[in-house]
Amino acid sequence: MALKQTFIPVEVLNSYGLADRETVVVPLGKGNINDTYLVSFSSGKVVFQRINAAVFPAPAAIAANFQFVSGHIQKQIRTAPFEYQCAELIPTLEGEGWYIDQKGECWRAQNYIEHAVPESRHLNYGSAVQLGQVLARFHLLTEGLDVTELHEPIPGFHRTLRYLESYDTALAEAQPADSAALSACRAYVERFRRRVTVLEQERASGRLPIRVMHGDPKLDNVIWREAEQAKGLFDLDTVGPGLRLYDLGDCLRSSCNLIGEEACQHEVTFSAEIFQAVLEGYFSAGENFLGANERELIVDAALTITVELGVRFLTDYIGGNVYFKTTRDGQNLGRALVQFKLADSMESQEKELRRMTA
Ligand code: GN1
Ligand code: MG
Repeated sequence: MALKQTFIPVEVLNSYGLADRETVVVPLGKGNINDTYLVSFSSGKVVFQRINAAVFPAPAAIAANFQFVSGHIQKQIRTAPFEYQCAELIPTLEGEGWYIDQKGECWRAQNYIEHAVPESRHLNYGSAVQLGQVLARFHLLTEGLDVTELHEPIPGFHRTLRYLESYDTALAEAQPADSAALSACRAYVERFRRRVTVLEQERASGRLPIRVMHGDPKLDNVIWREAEQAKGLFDLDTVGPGLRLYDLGDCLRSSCNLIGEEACQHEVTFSAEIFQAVLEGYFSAGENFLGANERELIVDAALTITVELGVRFLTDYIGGNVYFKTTRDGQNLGRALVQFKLADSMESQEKELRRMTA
């Protein structure tokens, strides 16, 4: 009982009809934004999340997206020729998709899906194929949804140019302490600045279809049954209208980075082998799953989303770490450098990667 009071206010559990039960509450996962807890009781398990209001200005919009997309997926799975798992939003006793506590914090609940937690960076060729497949399945299952009914989860989410503008503003307003890591990051931004506008230009020209985008299909958000069985994707917070290419790019960014986002090593390598495997899995959903126009931009998408995340971490470091949670000084700067080095590794293998997408 003591634990439950530490993490989740009783009024929140109460609004979901759980306050009178014997519950055990433990922190769950490694999210950078929201606080996530697993609540276990005699007859089940529920995941509670405190939504970070500094990041998600309209919790109602993300709860509505969650309900809309997961409801649609549940319906589609019944007749799909494959298995897929997706969490469902649990409403409050009053039927609301979220609960605002007395401090004004927004809470949301969903069912817990039993899953394996593989060692970090466990991917091999076979599991990377599974990963590509699971992303394709998410895209297949959401294909029939009317994207105009989805809300943009965060204004400007995955709009690379806006992140660059915010970076320029942050740099002009703050005077971050000089360091070798900061200079290296700033140089990388200038080096990549022009290259990463291509997707936004294509989007603006109307040549790329706007479809349902998961928004965060990173390795940590994959539901693994066993080490080599990817069964679905967690984390529908960022689902919204967008480019499928950003999802594929982000999945490649995260899975081909052999040392992870938090590593402090100097060497960061983008794995061409995992890249190939993820694409093999993704295109097993169908040869023409992406249009020719989109297919040509896969390498650009992976590079763009990697640089974009680097810029986002760097901007947050300069602005005082108000967006991504940190546990030590300089963590967001270190995270930014990892992403830029990953983009650098990608660029150095660009010819080979392009050959694989042809
Ligand atoms: C954040 O909170 P989490 O860990 O699911 C971020 C993603 C980044 C990711 C990098 C809303 O995701 O965009 O790619 O960190 N989510 C948001 O690990 O900004
Ligand atoms: Mg997320």
